[in-house]
Order: sequence, then C-alpha cells, then structure tokens
Amino acid sequence: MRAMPQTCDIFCAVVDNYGDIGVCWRLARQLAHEHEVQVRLWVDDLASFAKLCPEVNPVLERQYCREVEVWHWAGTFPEVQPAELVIGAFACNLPERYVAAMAQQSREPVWLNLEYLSAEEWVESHHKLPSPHPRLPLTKYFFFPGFTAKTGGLLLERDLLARRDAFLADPVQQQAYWRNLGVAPERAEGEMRVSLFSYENGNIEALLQAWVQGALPVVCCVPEGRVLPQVAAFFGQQGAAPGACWQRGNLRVHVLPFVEQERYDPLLWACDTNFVRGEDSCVRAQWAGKPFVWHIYPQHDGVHMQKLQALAARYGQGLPAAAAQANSAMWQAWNGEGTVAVAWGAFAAQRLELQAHAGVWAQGLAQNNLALNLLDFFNEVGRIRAFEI
Ligand code: TRH
Repeated sequence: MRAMPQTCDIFCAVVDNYGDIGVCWRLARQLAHEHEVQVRLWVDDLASFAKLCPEVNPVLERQYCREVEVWHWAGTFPEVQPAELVIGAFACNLPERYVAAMAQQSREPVWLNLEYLSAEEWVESHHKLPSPHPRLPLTKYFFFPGFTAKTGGLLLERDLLARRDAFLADPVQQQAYWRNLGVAPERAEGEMRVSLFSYENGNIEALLQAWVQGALPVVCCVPEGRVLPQVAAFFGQQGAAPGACWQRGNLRVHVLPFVEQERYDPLLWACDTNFVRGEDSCVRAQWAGKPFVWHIYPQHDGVHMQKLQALAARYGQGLPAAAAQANSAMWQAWNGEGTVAVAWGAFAAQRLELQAHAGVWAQGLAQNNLALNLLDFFNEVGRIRAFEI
C-alpha cells in the first residue's frame, strides 16, 4: 500500500528576496490542498511572506492561512511533535530541539533537504543522496528539483495549465485583466507586451533604449521592486508608484503593484515575453509557455553563469539553431555577457520560433511534478526502512 504522510513540517529561512518563501509557500499549499497533508510552515521572516500572501499577519507567532499552519520561526523553538515528513528548504539548519525530538520518534521521520533548482548535469547524481546525522539515528536526504526524470521535477499545481489555457482562450478575461491593471487591452499593430521582473541590472538602460528606438511598439509592465528605480531614472523620474505610466518613442512602461503570488501568473500568461529572475518566477514563466529572459540570482564566485548556460542549453534542445542561439545570447547579455541591444534584436526576430517552443517545453516538463515525486520518495524511504527492520 502507498503510505502518505499525514503531517509535514517545512522550515524556511529567508536569505533575501522572495524566492525562498515563494517556493516554500507554494509547496505548503500544494501538499495541503492537493494531498490533504497537515502542513506546518515555519518561516523566520513573516514580513517577506506577507508580500506574497497579504493575509499573513507579520506579528503573530502562529496562525492559519489557506489551510496551512504558519509559525513565526524565531526565538526559543517550541516543544512540538515532529511531523512524519520534514522538509528543510535550501540547506537551512533545523532547530536543535526539533532535531532531537525527531530522533526520539518511534518511527523516524522522513527528512529532506529541498535544494535550489539547477539544470546542471550533476543534479541527477546528487538527487536523493542520504546524509546520516553525525550523532543521532537520523538520515537526511537531498531532494533536488530539476528538469529531467532523474531529478525531483518542478512545482506545478494540478490545475495550473488548465487555468492558463482557459485564460488564453478567453479574450474577455484577458481584457478584464488588463483593465484591472490600468493597462489598455487594445494592442497597437505588431506590439510586443513584456513583463519585467529583475534585479538591478547594468543593461537596463540599453534594453529600454533598444525598445524606444525599435521598429515595433513595446509595452513593458514593471512590478514594483528592485529594478524599478533604474527604470524610473531612465524616464527622468526620482521614483515611481504603481499606476505610473511613461512613454518614449516606441516604448510605453506601466508600473504595476507587486501582487500576491497567485495573481502573478496571469501577468506571465498575458504577456508575449517575460523577464524573470531567481528561481520561482523563472519556473512560472516556463509554465506560462511564453518566451522568457532569465536574470539569474548572482553568486559571488560567478558560478551562476554555468547554471544559466545549463538551462539555456537544455531549453535550446528542440529549437532551430538560430533561435537557440538567439535565446542563449539574450540570456547571457541580460546577465552581463554581451550587448543587450544586439541580442534583443536577434531574440525578437526569433519570437515565433521561441513562442512555439515555449509551449512544447512546458508540456514536456509537466509530467515531472515535484510534489508527487516528493510523496513518492516518502513512500520509497518508508519501504526501504521497513525492509531493513
Ligand atoms: O525573489 P527572488 O529573487 O528569489 C531569489 C531566488 O529564489 C534565488 O534562487 C534565491 O537564492 C534568492 O531568492 C535568495 O526571485 P524568485 O525566485 O522568482 O521569487 C520571487 C517570488 O515572488 C515568486 O514566488 C513570484 C513572486 N511574485 C509575486 O508573488 N508577486 C509579484 O508581483 C511578483 C513580481 C513576484
């Protein structure tokens, strides 16, 4: 029989930005809603969490939010019964008291470290590796998300692609969506609509200038965030608030609010190309089935460029060579290696190929669902342990 965990603790230490809590919150909801697991989410930064889920009250120690029990992970850790499935996200250290309690359980909890996403090849050989605790009778397993069947796959809600397709098939819904954002739904001839979510970027001026001077009109939607001051400065503004709109040449920019997590997806569906960053928005852009440009989270040692190239190479498989090259060159230029204006020209010229490929790519990845894989692995570990006894 297939064993399912009834309880799950997810531990999230927010390093910076929104990706850590973005992934944990998505996983927590999915386990609770789609698999009826009782989930406790331990988060050390409720203010960041509240940006993704405004229902969260940042001053409460404990609260329920969308069927997930949310705890502020701060100060002395309370005495709690450990869950059957324990997930430490992104190598965060679990509280010692909690780990000690895990070792006291008559049935050892299945303990996973959910790793950052990478398309690099080494991920396959590291996925599911055990790491015995140095002192206690506990084993932690490394669980790697990824793009191949030998990895943990990607987070994907059961109904996401159906909701996307319904949205894309319904012009009325799309028009209402744009109006609600304060952006005219009507498009100029040949117009390209892009969303722009990125870190501060040394190439932003060059990109905006390329759009200003480009042959086709570009409407660019910028959610509030780290790149916005640079965009505002390009238009001679000191700062900007949602609702601001600037036009120069063939470029119109709309400043959007940072919306709660579920409301970000329709923006990606509604645009023709999405600039995304980090990890979670990059995955959501792939589910959108639209061409995307990735601003990878920069690491001091520069290893992020290998990670960028690894995904560009995988993504390029199945694309005609010129389109794969244009895609890869645009990602590299946006991350500081290359000339953005030139790269954008080539990328835009390949937009039909890139569009066709993006849909096929999303469909291909959809079979490898991280939450399902995680539950299968829970089951697998349980079977191995039963055999050992
Ligand atoms: O915020 P990020 O830069 O997070 C990063 C990465 O996860 C990186 O790998 C990690 O090391 C670093 O944090 C610490 O980008 P990411 O991963 O795309 O997360 C952004 C989240 O914000 C994602 O869940 C989507 C969400 N979001 C909204 O909810 N509303 C919005 O309006 C927008 C623009 C994003």
